[in-house]
Amino acid sequence: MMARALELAGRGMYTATPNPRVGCVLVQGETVVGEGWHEKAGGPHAEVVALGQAGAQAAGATVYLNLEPCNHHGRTPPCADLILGNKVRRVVAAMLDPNPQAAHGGARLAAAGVAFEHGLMEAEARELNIGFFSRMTRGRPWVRMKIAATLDGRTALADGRSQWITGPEARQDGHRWRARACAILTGIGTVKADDPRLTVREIEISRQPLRVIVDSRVETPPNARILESGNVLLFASQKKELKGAEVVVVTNPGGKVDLPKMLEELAARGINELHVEAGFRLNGSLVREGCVDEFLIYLNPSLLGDEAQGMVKLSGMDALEKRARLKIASLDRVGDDIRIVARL
Ligand code: AOF
Ligand code: ZN
Repeated sequence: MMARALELAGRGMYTATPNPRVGCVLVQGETVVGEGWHEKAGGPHAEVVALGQAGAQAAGATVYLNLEPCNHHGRTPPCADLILGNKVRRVVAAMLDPNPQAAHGGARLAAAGVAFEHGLMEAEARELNIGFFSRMTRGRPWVRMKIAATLDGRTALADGRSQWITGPEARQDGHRWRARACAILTGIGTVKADDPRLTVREIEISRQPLRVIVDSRVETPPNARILESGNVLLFASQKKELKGAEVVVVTNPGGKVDLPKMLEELAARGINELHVEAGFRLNGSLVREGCVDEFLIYLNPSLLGDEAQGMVKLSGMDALEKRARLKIASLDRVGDDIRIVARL
């Protein structure tokens, strides 16, 4: 039943942002009497949909949920009240709600005599809402850096041109990862070299993630394609207007964009998962400043040689022990390419 709740929650993969992906299954004995999932912010919570479906059959039922029921008046009223009102007997949540404003629905239910348990499939539940969890507990998004490279780790020609290293299947897969992100980030170097749109095109979705540019001196050309569809945030270290983008100034002592501050700002704006598609320089700065959680690496079976650009510009590696160590989370073939998800 919890696996089913997680599957339902996954239907909100591309739309629930900034809210968590939540699914709910209502059961009488072995019979499912209601199911629901949360589609988008402002819409009904998963519990509301499932209880509505169950109607009178909710009385005495067990609720399976991947997130503790909310206990607050947000955009919608507290689900804990609704569960009590429907005389549900038992609630099983995969994880507690990390949102301090909405949490403690479980305790409230328990105090009112409903059996409340949590921790079932907790690891899976946390993975599904890894960005929401990160934003709530660390005040920053979960940052996933996408890199497409040759087998010898090269991502672009020496002059920065980099389009189409990997095959069409990897490109489409990359768009699926873009689509689940709340925002897609790149740097001024990539804007100048590739003029990317950074929209989701290879798959059908009902929203486009926010586009974010790190551009200290606001050098993005006014006719850059990334500006075409609006919804662009530009982080700079000096104030300057740019039509089609909101410019936010966060400056570090070196006069560059303060990257950790930028993450805080993005979290404050409800960004759970941040997808990075940038060049080796910005990639390097993000890694060096501790702003990356995960790498999504596509490797094409080809070689570009060592005059071409690498993945991540790091310096000061004068001892092997200093190398950044990762753990491989998954390894798959995508078309002719290899996809590696690895975590720092
Ligand atoms: C969801 N969907 O199915 C559940 C959530 O502003 P609101 O009223 O939509 O409340 C959002 C908060 O409610 C969210 O941050 C989370 O803590 C809690 N539970 N949220 O979006 C759901 N059950
Ligand atoms: Zn709720």
